[in-house]
Amino acid sequence: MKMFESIKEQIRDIKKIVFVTGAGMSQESGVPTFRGKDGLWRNYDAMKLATIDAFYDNPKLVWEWYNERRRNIFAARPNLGHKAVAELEKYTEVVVLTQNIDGLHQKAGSSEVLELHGSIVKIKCSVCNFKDEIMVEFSEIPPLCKCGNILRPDVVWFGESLPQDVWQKAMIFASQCDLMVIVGTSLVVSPANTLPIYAKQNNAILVEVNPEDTEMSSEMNLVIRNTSAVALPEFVSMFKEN
Ligand code: BV8
Ligand code: ZN
Repeated sequence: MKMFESIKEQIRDIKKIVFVTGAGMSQESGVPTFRGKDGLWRNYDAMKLATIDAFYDNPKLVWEWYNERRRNIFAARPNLGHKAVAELEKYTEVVVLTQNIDGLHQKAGSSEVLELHGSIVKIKCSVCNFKDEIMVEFSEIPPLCKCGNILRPDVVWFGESLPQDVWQKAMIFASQCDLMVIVGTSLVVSPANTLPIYAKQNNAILVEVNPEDTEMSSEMNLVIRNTSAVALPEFVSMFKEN
């Protein structure tokens, strides 16, 4: 049980754990991240495609991208990392604040998951307040709303604010946790990348699980340079022993 040895003593009196997760959490489930070659789709920069401008410029292209991601995500299974986070609920209070739109935390059984950037199964009208959840691929793209306007994925695009109710709750959970585990995120995108600061202000222990350095590695109390599916089961086994 080497990886987390240094915080073994402290975890005894841990009551509230918050996980902040990103694309790396689902990488071992076959869902591409936004970094490097993964971050390109048909040579389009994912960060450029996930914008309202790209959608209005070429809604068919953006829908083809989301349809392909829907196909990939619906075929994906939660990995040992997702399962470990879900299992931890047996031992302590766990909240997941995820930037991922793939729903794999919920599929693994996590009961308290806040989707900061929306969900790939949710859609909404670009004009009226129609919203729905669709588990099938669209034959007709861009799909039209009954009001005649085009439907869009109900995700947060760059330049768009996060759903305020979700963000408010996320800030509260972050500022009340005893331990925050930051898994599989480069912490490049704001405001999600400010959540560790709220936890630090509450003197929470900050742990980073990531094979690579991130924007905030120097702020961490413990850095685990390994993958989520390898490190998180070991993290949870520490609670089993206690
Ligand atoms: C907003 C949903 C108010 C859609 C997403 C200039 C400077 C600073 C900020 C800005 C700026 N200009 C604009 C901004 C704000 C902008 C921003 O942060 N831009 C960045 C690029 C600089 N933020 C916004 O626009 C946000 N809204 O601020 O509203 C506002 C409004 C108007 C104007 C200003 C402000 C909205 C952000 C949300 C955008 N939507 N997704 C979709 O998914 O299609 S963001 C999307 O990209 C993801 O959700 C995620 O958040 C991000 C990707 O980051 P990660 O998840 O961390 O993934 P990444 O690939 O980067 O890294 C993977 C990591 O995993 C790596 O570290 C890797 O080492 C590690 N890893 C890999 N394998 C594993 C692993 N770790 C563990 N195990 C493994 N196996
Ligand atoms: Zn409509």
